[in-house]
Amino acid sequence: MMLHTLENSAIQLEVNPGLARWSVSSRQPNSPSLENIQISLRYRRGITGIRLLDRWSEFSISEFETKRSPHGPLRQVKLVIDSEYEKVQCTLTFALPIHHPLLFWKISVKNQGDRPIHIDEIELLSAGYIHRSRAGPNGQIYFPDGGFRQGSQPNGPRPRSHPSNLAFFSNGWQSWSQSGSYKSNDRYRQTRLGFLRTPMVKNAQTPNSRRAGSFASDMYGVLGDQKFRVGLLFGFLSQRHHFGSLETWLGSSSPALRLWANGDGARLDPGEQIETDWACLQFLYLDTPDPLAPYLEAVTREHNLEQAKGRRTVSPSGWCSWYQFSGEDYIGRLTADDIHNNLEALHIMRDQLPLEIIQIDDGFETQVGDWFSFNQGFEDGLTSLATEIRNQGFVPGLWLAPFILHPKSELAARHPDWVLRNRLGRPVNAGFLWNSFSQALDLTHPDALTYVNDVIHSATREWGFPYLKLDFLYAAALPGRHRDPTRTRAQVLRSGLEAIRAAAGEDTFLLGCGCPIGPAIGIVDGMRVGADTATRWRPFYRGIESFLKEEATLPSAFNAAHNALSRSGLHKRWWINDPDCLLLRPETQLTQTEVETIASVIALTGGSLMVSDHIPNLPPERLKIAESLLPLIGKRPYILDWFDRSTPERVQLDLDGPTGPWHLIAIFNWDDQPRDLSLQLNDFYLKETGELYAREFWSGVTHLIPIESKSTRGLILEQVAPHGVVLFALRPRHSYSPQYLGSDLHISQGLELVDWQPDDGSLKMSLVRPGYSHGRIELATPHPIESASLNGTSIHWTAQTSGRYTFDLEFNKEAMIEIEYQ
Ligand code: 9PG
Repeated sequence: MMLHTLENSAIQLEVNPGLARWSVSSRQPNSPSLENIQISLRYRRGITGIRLLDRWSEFSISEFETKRSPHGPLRQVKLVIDSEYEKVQCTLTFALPIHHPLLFWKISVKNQGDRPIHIDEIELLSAGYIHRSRAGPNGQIYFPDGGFRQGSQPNGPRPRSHPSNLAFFSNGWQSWSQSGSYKSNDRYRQTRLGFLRTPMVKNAQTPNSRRAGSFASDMYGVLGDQKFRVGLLFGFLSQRHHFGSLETWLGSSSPALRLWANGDGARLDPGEQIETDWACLQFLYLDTPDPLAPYLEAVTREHNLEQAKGRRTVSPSGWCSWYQFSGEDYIGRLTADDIHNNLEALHIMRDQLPLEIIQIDDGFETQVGDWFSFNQGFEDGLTSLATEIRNQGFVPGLWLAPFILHPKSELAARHPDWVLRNRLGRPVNAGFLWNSFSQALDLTHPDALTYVNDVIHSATREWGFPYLKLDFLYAAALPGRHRDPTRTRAQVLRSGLEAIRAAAGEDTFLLGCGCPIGPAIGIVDGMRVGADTATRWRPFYRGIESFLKEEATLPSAFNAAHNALSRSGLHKRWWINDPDCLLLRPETQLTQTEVETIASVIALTGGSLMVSDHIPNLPPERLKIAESLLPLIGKRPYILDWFDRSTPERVQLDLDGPTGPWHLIAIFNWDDQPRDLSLQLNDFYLKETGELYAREFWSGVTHLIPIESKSTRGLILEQVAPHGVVLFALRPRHSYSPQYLGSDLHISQGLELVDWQPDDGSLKMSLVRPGYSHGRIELATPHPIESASLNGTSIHWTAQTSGRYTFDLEFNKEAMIEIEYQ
């Protein structure tokens, strides 16, 4: 029997061409393994359905090393597999990057016959039974039992982890689709709104099982053992060619999993070839701070994002019109005056609230699709508005939905052939929107693509918008009868996005929204990563609440926060994450606590900050919330329980400043009831062993966490409000020197501090804020304070317990503080 093995420092691959199977194991202890994995190809010729690659009867095999790739040198095995009867040649290529703990593989298919074929599915991995249809031995995924080997013989049954420990992290197809972890007895989240909603948020070829233990995912997914803390990531490095899907079944003693590229029935003509994107496999330990980093960063490299010029990496901030001037809470239809009024207000308070972008979000166009005809209220067009925004020193931003159409749009009436249609010739349903079934453009129609180009060119080059929010982009990836039937849905969407980037130029900021995740990587600068926010915690539509409350993709503050956390690992790797807007005004159905929670999620996950209120009406205490988020921290945090809970509860962000490193720790209560939360130091990645100060940002309460036995070290936070958060700055205590403990000036409780000069009898420090500031700082000093001054004027302080002092400060931009000890 001829076995081919290949390995790098992390992974060992064994290919058995005689059996048409392959196996992978990790070189780290206590890791899962995959044995006798199968691949397959399903296609149609005429009305005959054909399945290949169950056996590799004729093949040639070669091993070689590729010196240069985005991932450095690769060790590769390539099998060219012919079939006796079918004139279809498949090439299966494995690659092990020498410097990364990953396995890549892909399949290419060449039509060597004289008739076209239609590719349905290229299966890159199958282990265990999900569908009972398959005959013959099937591969298996073994999970270790954490070292418990008693009673297992060398050739006896393998030890397995108990199926009830298994869990699956699922990534949603597009921006609004839910991402999160499932336990083995959970049910996969899906909409109850059926065809009104499914086409928008679910990949047409990703299954939707209702059986407990049966889950699916798009682009990547993680299978793991919650007890023994090991896992496997399966995914794709890109979706340039295909939407890649996964499904898993955790209901039997060993998990089943499939990973495949959706062929979409695209036609492969004689002599033509199609290749999957690279599939990727990674072994991981769940209790490491950033377990998915190898995969997520391989995707970054695959798109050359590290080298990409012109892509910005600093999170934007701004104002957006949508959540104030639309939906249930709208205060009259949006007009240019509303934009003026907010522009004016933001201009006046620019110092305190230094936002960059003023974004017009919907409402200006007469109909979705008719981007050159403007509503009443925008008679002067958008050019003068953009000029005005620019003249006031802001960046003009515009919302467009270039791939979707309202059925009553003039565009649909004038160009029926640009509309994507099904086999019956009826427009494909792009989701129930704007009280009708919306329609999609067929971007393989050259004239439709030209129209999209014209819209983008006009918006950026003529009207003057260097920031575009591009919405409902999934419409370009719906199944239908495309004018060019040789292209997959992923290819159609990606080429549409590439055309937009070419028309907009490299200097335009493109924000994807309602956009399938994979095909946009490397093209958009920013990406909405969750559902729309709303003026309520749970989804609500025209008085209907209880039927909708579990709808994970409908607008709601909770839904937006959920995905901002579960997808935070993508931030600053694939793009800048957009967690959607912060609604500050007291007139919403959100409590003060809920607003603080959303603000905490936005600040700690590092993405963009957009506010969406009528600014002139905002009370100062609500404005202060947004002020305290600026400048944006911008960093990606650790989400500690991303695999263990559907909605993560624990977040850690490590920061550094003139007084040394500190940690921001957030703990959320997602329950609808008050609940005791506990801060257990062991739950976080902390090196400190001594006493710690923990200052709560929203309440200003400071705790001193004593040294006790390490395992029980922590705090109990009693009766945290429903949907509330406790957000700490955690710092080791130094009893011998003065310490900065935090403030209410900035949510980081420390980035406002730019200079810190302790001396024997005194302390000098400087704070910097964008504008006029009014707030409290807290210090601990080793000696009692004798005097204190702010910018040369003496100030008061309040002594707290055990050497802590608070100072109430008012200053403009800079505060020089000098303290003398007794
Ligand atoms: C503008 C809005 C905002 C928002 C986008 C997007 O299913 N729906 O009915 C539905 C309506 C609006 C919507 C998403 C879904 O919102 O996410 O930020 O730009 O369009 O129309």
